[in-house]
Amino acid sequence: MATDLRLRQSDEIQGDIVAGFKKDNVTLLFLKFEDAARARTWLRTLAPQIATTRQVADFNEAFSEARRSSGGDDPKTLKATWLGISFTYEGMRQLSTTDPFEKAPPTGSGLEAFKEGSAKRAGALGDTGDNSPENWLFGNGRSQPVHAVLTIASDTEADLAAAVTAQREAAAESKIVIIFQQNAKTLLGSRRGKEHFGFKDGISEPGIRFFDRPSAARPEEVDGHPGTRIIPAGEFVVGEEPAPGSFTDYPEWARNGSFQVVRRLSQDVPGWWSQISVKLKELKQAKAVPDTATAEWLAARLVGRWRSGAPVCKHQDRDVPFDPNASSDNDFDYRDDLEGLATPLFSHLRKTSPRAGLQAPNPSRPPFDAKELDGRRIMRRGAPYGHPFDPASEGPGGPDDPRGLLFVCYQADIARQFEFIQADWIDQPDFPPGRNPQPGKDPVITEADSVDFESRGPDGAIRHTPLSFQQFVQTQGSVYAFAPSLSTLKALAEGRLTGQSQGQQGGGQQQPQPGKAYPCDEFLAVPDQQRKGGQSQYWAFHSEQYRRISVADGAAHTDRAVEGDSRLTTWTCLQGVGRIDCVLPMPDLQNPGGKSWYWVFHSTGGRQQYRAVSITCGGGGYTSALERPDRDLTAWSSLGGVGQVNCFLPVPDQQRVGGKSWYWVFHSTGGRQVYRLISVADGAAHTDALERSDRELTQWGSLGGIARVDCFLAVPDQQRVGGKSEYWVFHGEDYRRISVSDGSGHPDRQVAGDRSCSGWGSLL
Ligand code: N7H
Repeated sequence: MATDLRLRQSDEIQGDIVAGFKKDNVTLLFLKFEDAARARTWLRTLAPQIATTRQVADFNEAFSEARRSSGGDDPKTLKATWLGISFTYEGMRQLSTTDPFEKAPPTGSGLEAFKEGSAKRAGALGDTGDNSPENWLFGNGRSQPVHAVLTIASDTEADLAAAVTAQREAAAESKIVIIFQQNAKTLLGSRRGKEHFGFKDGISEPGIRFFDRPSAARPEEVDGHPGTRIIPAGEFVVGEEPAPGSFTDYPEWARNGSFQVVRRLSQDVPGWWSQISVKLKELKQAKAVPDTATAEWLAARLVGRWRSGAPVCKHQDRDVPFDPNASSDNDFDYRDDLEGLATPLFSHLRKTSPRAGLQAPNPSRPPFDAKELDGRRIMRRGAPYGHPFDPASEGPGGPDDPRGLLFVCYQADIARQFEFIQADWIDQPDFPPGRNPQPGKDPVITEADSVDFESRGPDGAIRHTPLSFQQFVQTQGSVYAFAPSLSTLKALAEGRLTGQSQGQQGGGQQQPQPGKAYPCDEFLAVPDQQRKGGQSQYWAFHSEQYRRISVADGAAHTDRAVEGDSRLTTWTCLQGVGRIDCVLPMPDLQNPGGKSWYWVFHSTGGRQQYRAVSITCGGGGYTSALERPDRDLTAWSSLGGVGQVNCFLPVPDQQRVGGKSWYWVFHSTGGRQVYRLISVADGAAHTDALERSDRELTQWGSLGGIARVDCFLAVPDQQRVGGKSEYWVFHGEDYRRISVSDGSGHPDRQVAGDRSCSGWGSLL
């Protein structure tokens, strides 16, 4: 059965949430709006630059592929700079000029946490004393409120620096104050992928349903990552299906967005390691550890993994060399170690994600299933900041040089996810519950004054050695924000929380209707229903469904739905297709004897392929057939290097001229959309050729501000009229109208600017 990976193609969900920017160089700008109207203007320009899940997922896939084929080296030519944006409650209120909550959010909910903000919640989260908001560098909610957090992430330092300068300038022009800039950077050399204490980080991330490919052998886990459970997408993306028991009563503006927690957590590296040596001595004196135990041995037990990332539960005596070609080991669940003798119950790993190692209240019952904790997972996207510790340095790298973790995580519910992990697990000595003595708090990141170190004595009985740990991680700033969908971003830029402004007109010039438009992946002209009685019919494909619509000739181009939604699989020729990317009619095989042929491009299973199909008209109905099964894009010599074809636009005056038809091919490769020119010859072989290589979308004046075209629909009665052809260009939830002239250069221009697709009554 084909796997539905539809979230990979989302142009609504921001790119860092489920796909992950995964860049070595990151800057967060904490912004304050001085003038809300100008901030909205700034947001209008920023919105098309925000990276979407589709762009980031495509890039990450191309990057991994290139790395695999080069034997593990990072490809130097594939690079990108991504932007992400999130807003605090106050930031959303300023932009939308209204309270984002019509009524007070439910007590105890994540929405309430978002509204109150980090500083108000400090007491419950251990942000007291040195960690308290009055010492924070940002987010303390007093003189300098944070309204937005702009994430800029890049493969190279130079690209990041250029992007940060550009964003700082754009902010300044709109009277937006940068109240704090936080840089973060992957550590280099042998420290790559590690945080400052020296441990590999970012290994145990949850898999996401409809985004990560499930393993054939263990369908609840991610393919190629044994032990990585696939979690319902609604735990990270509002509006997707959540885990049982999770909160679901979100306002409409939150759909396809995610709540973000950003924390600057400083780390005193020499302090933490010298404490480990002291504690090791205490344990040796108490004969609670083997004589051979080292500081590395004890530190690994506090974390739950060795420096390399190797889990202590599998490698109890020593670290194992890191194999760069193997995916890091996440295939364990503590079910065989309920007592915590191998991986201590207080270890950071078990405190933050107990997996299946939680004993049920009645010990005769089996332990909790890991699935029951799906609603407590977070998507971590942090990175280290500051230079790595170098005992020989008095400057950068020295003990007083600031360093730590820029902790960032995404979730649907800040209260049930981040706050619960921090307050009810990390900071709770009685977690895992019901133990005597209690396991104690997390000694890696908190002050843990009563940790119970368990060991087996010579008689085989469990011995308990109490240990106390000082805190060497300090909260220096914290913000709760919301990373909206691309539609909500556009609405905020217009001073609204959702929906469309009044007075817009659709393809058929009719009044907008309430409801959400049906964003189209592709339109396919119904072969025998073109300009018949002044009407043209189209199949409009969206996700796993399609419907039939008609568009009338004439200035109004009135549109209406002819038939409601059906599933793609009702077409014989589309069996196994999860979603159609685009369809190219075979130029010389349109309607001979009532049969028309097409190439159908689809990305079912994450990789784009194409198949040949036919549609035969007769008896008032249509019969489809699969003419040739799926093949890889590599069979097209004109599509070399293309990751995914998004749409074709036939060059209007170059169809079947001298036995050849020409097309502009819009494709996303390396995370952004570009276009090239190809030709396809008539004849059985349909020989194709690359006529001109890739160019940037900016070459099309009529497509200004569009990051990605989803599909084109030729305006039926405006084809080659007076030497011009008109098209509706669908992109995200909007569409515009453009014209392309015949002749050399094919000059293009915008006929009508962006309008919401909800103006198309037939697509509602
Ligand atoms: Fe943690 N560290 O160096 O010890 N973390 N963490 N974390 N953390 C993890 O398995 C660290 C912090 C989680 O699913 C690893 O990916 C440091 C906070 C979760 O098995 C290491 C700081 C919170 C996991 C660290 C810090 C979490 C996790 C192992 C602060 C949440 C996955 C790498 C300076 C409130 C657990 C890995 C699982 C793993 C470290 C903070 C949560 C090495 C230094 C504040 C959920």
